[in-house]
Amino acid sequence: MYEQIERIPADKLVSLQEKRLKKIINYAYSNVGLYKKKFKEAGLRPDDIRNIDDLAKLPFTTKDDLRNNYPFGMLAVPMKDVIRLHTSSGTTGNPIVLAYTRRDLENWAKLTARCLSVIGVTKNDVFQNMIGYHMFTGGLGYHYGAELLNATVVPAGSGNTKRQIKMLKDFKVTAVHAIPSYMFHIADLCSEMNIDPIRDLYLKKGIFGAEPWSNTTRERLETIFGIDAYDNYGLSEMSGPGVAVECEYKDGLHLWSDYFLAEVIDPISGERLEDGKKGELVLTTLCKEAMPILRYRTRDITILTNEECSCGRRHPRISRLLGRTDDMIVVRGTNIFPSQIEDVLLKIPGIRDNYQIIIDRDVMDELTIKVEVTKDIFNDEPFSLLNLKNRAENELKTVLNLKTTVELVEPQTISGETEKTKRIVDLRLV
Ligand code: DLL
Repeated sequence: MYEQIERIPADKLVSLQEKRLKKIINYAYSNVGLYKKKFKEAGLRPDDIRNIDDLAKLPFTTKDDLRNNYPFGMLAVPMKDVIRLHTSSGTTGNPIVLAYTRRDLENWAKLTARCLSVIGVTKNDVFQNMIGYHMFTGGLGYHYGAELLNATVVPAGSGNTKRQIKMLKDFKVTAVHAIPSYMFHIADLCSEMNIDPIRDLYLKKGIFGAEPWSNTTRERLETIFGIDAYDNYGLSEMSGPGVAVECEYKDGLHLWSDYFLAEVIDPISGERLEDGKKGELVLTTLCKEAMPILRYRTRDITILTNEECSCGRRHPRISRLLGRTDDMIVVRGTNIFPSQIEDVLLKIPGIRDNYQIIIDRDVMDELTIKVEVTKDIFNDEPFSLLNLKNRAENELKTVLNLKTTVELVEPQTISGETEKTKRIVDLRLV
């Protein structure tokens, strides 16, 4: 359905991007006070930005810019043209408000439809959307995309897991969308309900994202449910989900660059990095009407490549997210990313993918890692828990070069049914 735009020749894609870039630059400058001010401060006129290279002259937009303009300071259209509002999740103080015109919502649905069609969802699928509706963009974002593909949509939302499982079974659901950690909760309750996810359900594919997850988690999900599991990326500031998705090669996520212009920068110097270098993802919306955003610092760390993918789609790929610039923790002078800890933990049988890193300060910084283990291990002899704890602590020490305390907890102790897991709790900041 979206073959033509997905496989657009590289030169045509660049000229489409540049045409849209010039338009959005003028549009943002003329309609959003913040951009007029930023251009002035940088001594720039909209005509100075003619191509993707020129874009590097423009100052960045940050989360604080959006927060400081709460609630409607970033709008480029009158309120009467705004037909939906969402807000960003999980922040203290003012949230970020996201506004959409009718065309924004149509474009957003096309983008999530494109993601679903890449993972093979068609009108023959029954698609259960097991993610928060309401103010979070995950639910409604995929809802309209799946309807656009004429799939049968089950707008299940999050929570109420036993009922979700009954629907998965009774409605012969073939495709799901969820936060990855939620699927393990589904698996636990399936076993309580004597339902074998492979024998008794009909699932074939799933699209997962909104929080970091690893290839090990993918393998586990694919084995437990007998599905193909695909990663997808998005953020409220760019509308929500629908920014990038994995194809059948599962080797990076195609970023829909007819809608979003991607750059990767050095998070410290702000310099643009070349293809294949790890850095912070910066995105520019090319088509948004209600809230155009130029050079947005996502804080997400990734690698961008324009190398052609074996699938033939021409849009560049970002690697699975490698962390966030604001997630790096410094413990006793050592820089640590949660993904390093996750890599160690998930290779140990019996440990599930839910963990939380707690940093506290007594005399020195202390690092405690709370991690969920499978139910059978928890009910086992006390020494198997102790063995697991020792093994995890030793392996973490080898990789991090730092002593940690591992606390093993029962399934579902760390994350709720509906929320993204809070990976880092820094009590030094309290
Ligand atoms: O999480 C949008 C979304 C909904 C994406 C459903 C995918 C599926 P926010 O709540 O604004 O929006 O959070 C955005 O979540 O900057 C990343 O740090 C993180 N994130 C999103 N997708 C992934 C992913 C939605 N696939 C923030 N892997 C982003 C890792 C992800 N982190």
